[in-house]
Amino acid sequence: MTLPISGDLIADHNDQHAAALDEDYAALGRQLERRGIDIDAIKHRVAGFSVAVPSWGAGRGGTRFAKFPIAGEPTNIHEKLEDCAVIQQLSRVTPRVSPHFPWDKVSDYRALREEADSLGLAFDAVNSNTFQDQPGQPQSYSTGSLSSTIEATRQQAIEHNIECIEIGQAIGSTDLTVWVGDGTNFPGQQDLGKQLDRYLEAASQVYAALPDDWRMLLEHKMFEPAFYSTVISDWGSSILAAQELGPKAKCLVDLGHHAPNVNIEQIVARLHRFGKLGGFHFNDSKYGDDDLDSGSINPHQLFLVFNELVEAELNPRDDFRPAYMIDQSHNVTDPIESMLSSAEAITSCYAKALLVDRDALHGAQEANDTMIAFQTLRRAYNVDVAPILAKARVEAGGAYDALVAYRYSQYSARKAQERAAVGLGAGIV
Ligand code: LRH
Ligand code: MN
Ligand code: MN
Repeated sequence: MTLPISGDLIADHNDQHAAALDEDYAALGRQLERRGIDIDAIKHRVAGFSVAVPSWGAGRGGTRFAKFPIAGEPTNIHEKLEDCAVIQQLSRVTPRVSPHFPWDKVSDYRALREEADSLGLAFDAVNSNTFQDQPGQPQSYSTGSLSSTIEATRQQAIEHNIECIEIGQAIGSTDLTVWVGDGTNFPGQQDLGKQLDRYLEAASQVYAALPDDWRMLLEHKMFEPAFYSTVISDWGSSILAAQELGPKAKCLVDLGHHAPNVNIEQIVARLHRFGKLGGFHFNDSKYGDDDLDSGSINPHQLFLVFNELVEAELNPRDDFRPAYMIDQSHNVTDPIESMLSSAEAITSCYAKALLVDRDALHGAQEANDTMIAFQTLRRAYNVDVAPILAKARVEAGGAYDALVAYRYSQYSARKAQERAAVGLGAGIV
């Protein structure tokens, strides 16, 4: 396996910080012990946690107004995999990449799987794309895709999703994530009921093509690109569609896809209650689907979401194995740095959620002791879990401080020399 960052560089960096890490880990261990928590047990759970990275997150995303490329950013799936390998090598929590088609189209998918494997990576959920027209495509998605009134367009969208399943089988995926931008921009533009009927009928044909061990993850989003109504706009539409399609259909929650101030942690609990929580797209949001870095705006919300996810882990229903993925657009930062920082933020919230004294929380809930229930969460949220994450990372071969080691490696400067420059233009969604 040829990994992009020198193993010696990581080892030297870790050696420099080994004594400090041992001291911090021991101090935190003593503090947690007083609360009856075994730090090694928490570290073990943290070491078992992982989140996928999106292939498209490796490039500068841009907005619909502009894209500001950076020197050395990847322009194809091969370069993207190399960058994702850097994130995994340093963080050790992102061993899988979620590809998007046709953005990541290649001629030989078995070779792509081997390429990923040689970089220490595997593939996660396959994402289909029926929200954009592609060169040479016979039907336009200007009338929608799975819900279009035009039969040939619906058929094209069905076939694209089935092709994604086939690609996914070649690269070792077992989930298909379907997000459609279908909807309307004007009142009266479409019959809202019939539009959903067409979506359900077309989606059921995709569902019928799923292999036995596959899942179809339905991703809802309130608006954009449709600004009056969206076919799968919220968790309600999503769960109804998933229930109608069948047991292999689950719902996927993207943190940026809700109305402002919506209680997303409650949505998590609701979807889990009905065995339909299938996956997560992590990012942060101030206004809408901003795709900002996870935990950069509202880390407390991220913690509360993980609190529900840990409750769900403890009370699994219907084969609970959520597909976790980062889904961000990096407009002003080096995407590798953003994903390293986000992976850390996400894992931190998971670790904090593991620290919640569940017996105390449930006891306070039963006793209607609101303040103690709240303080039980607050106590866990306030712990600085950095030494647990660093210890787990270093023991897995990653870097004590992933960002510092990354800067020190000069990987970005090397790629700026080696790779072709990226063109200007508007970004992706
Ligand atoms: C839609 C979305 C969805 C797409 C990705 C590029 O806003 O979140 O997951 O596949 O962005
Ligand atoms: Mn998403
Ligand atoms: Mn989105």
